[in-house]
Amino acid sequence: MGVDMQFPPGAANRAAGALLVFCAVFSIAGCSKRPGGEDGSRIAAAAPSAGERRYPLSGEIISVDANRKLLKVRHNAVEGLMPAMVMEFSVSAADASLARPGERIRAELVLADGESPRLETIWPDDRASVGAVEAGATALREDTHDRGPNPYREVGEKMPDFTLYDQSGQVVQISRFRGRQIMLNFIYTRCPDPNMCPLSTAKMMTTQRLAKEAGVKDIEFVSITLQPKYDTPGVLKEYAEVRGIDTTNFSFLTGPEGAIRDLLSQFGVIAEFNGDFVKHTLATLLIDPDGKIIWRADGSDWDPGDFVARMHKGPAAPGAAR
Ligand SMILES: [Cu+2]
Repeated sequence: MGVDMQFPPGAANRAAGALLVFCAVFSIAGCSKRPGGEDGSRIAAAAPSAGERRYPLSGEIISVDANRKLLKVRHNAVEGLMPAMVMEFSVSAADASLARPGERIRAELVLADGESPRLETIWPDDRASVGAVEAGATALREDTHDRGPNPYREVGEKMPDFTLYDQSGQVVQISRFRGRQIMLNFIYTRCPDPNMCPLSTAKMMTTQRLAKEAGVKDIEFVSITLQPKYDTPGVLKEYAEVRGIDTTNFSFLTGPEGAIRDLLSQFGVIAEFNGDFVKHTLATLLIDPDGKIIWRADGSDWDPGDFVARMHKGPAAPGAAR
């Protein structure tokens, strides 16, 4: 294909056809302009600096100081570093705003010389949430496996069921949106190519606005991360806030990497995970209130108005979901 990458087994998708192949070449070339840290303050800031040490940490939030962006956490022993204790940690503004006393979390403890200890990559760790998301991932794995070597779902087929976290750390089972239309794509917050994920998000926002203006009811916009390793609920929340996104019907979802990979293969998105970067194709889908995929656009050259034109409009009569 003129691109030196290997697709994960099962992801090379015959059904997506020539258009996807074209987009793959085009898009991957676009996304492979790797900044290598010299460009983009977000990326540079997020790259591990020399002398930084990272440790997995789990514990319970005791109190939250949102103004000072501090969490007091009763944490378990950190192997090779310290015993269990109550301690304060710096976190991002978004993570501080999501944190609730009594909540269990797992995170990465980051220690750097001359800095106060901070927590990054914060995930919910309460048994109910973790159990629901893991059960969803297991069911999705089985479903993907059952679909055979090519799990891709064509337009006209139902979307798969899945369970992920949204940007508030709430568990979202997508079948909860049954009866509503869904417009869905995949992005990741660190995407360095303005013509890829940043453009996709801008177009989703435009579509959201146009749909509202057109009087479209019962529409949910959903962006699933391509990079759950970094895109925690807090990171996605910040991504939405920075862009001023109206999250009343626009969710950013993340979860176990296995579930994300299964969704990528079922939705026909090719992604190669390469350190901090993901080389990927783009797909934007419209799903009807019954969960059926009714339209898809590959690549980034799609028109928000085309999607709005395909959305069901007018009042959805009770029980009239098709
Ligand atoms: Cu991207």
